[in-house]
Amino acid sequence: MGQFSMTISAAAGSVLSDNQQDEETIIHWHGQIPPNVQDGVPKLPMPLLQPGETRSYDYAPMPGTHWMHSHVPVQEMSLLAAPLIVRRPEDLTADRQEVVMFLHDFAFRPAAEVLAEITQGAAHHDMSNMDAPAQNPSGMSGMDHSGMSMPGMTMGGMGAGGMIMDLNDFDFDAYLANDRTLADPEVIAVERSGRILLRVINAAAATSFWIDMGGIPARLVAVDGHGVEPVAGTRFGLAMAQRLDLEIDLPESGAFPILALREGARERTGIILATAGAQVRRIDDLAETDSGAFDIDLAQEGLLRAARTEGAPLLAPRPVDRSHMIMLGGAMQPYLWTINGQVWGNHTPLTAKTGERVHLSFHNMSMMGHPMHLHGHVFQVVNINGRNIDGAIRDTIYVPPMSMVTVALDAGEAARWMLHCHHMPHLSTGMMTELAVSA
Ligand SMILES: [Cu+2]
Repeated sequence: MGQFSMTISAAAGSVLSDNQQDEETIIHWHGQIPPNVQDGVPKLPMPLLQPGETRSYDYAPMPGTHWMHSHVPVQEMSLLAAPLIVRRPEDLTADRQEVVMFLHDFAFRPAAEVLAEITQGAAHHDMSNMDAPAQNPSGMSGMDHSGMSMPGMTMGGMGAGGMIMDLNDFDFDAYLANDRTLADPEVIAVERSGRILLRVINAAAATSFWIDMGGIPARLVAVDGHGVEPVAGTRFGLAMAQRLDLEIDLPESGAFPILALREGARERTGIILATAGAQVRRIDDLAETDSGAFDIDLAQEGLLRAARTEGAPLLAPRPVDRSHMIMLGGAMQPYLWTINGQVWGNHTPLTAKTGERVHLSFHNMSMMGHPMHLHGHVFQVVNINGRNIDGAIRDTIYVPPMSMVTVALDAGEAARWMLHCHHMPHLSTGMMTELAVSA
């Protein structure tokens, strides 16, 4: 930690990126739609920022809970990332307290070493357990599967058709919420009976989390910075790069832990909301039970409906001009993840023309889930496993094993826009292609 530093100054919609590291970097504004030249992908089209170089950005900001991170995988894994919150006018007047929860997975070793261990297959993976179900996706399993978990590898969750999926392919040293563990969590002072807007950002390299409200009822009001019709609940999940906005009405007084549970495992992290004088008790960073797989059956995604509020970036119904089928594939041994059977560099670009309505159908034929992120656009989830829905507006869609999700978008600026898995070890082995938009 503290290996990198970054200065971001935001004023009247302009941002300055100032590289104070001793190595090259570039910052991607995740969730924003800047002109392509400001998108922040190495050499697409701009070169990396040299040490000491300053570059300014002046795009119109997209409201909501977003984030910014290096688009160099080992740097993102080394925590070179930060929240990027753009408030709507109503956020400034709302009678509620905003709390940000920024999640990471963390290793003491250099990220390049971690990446090498994962991609060279040294992160132990025992295929002999593939035929034993670890637990059900609800997280309520009473099965003891202690004999099934391998160091560096968690087996968990039944996929469609009863197949076993792979959840976590590396055991990190720590899981962080606002850069801290539960040994010394951030304690945030809140009002008695106060209303909270909790902005959760999953900046982890390779971990999906469940957010556990500790029994306090919450309303999910936005995903990836875009409003959804409120969904009530006490536990919501998010994959790498996704965001959740949760509205919470606190009970009168007390200390209220908001925990982030590593999917399919016992590790957890979190923050504590506490009213004045409340006793804050220590919470162990290992839960008694396994948290279960995240959204393996897309039950959570299937509940989400785009909010029809003024100013929301809606996609009006219209005929589809172009459809692309996108096959997500790969395996642990050798550790290689592909889009349409290809890796970045040997990829065949997906094409579209500016203004066309485009459908992208992601078919995941592999045994790991993939959070797929498209640059320069927002999209709407319109079909889940063959069922049409008026789903959420997003920039990152989680596609679990043996599932199909279709998203709709209107092709934007004529440029090369990255489309990739946001699991950093997957991305680093080449799980990236591009949407090549022409005028
Ligand atoms: Cu992936």
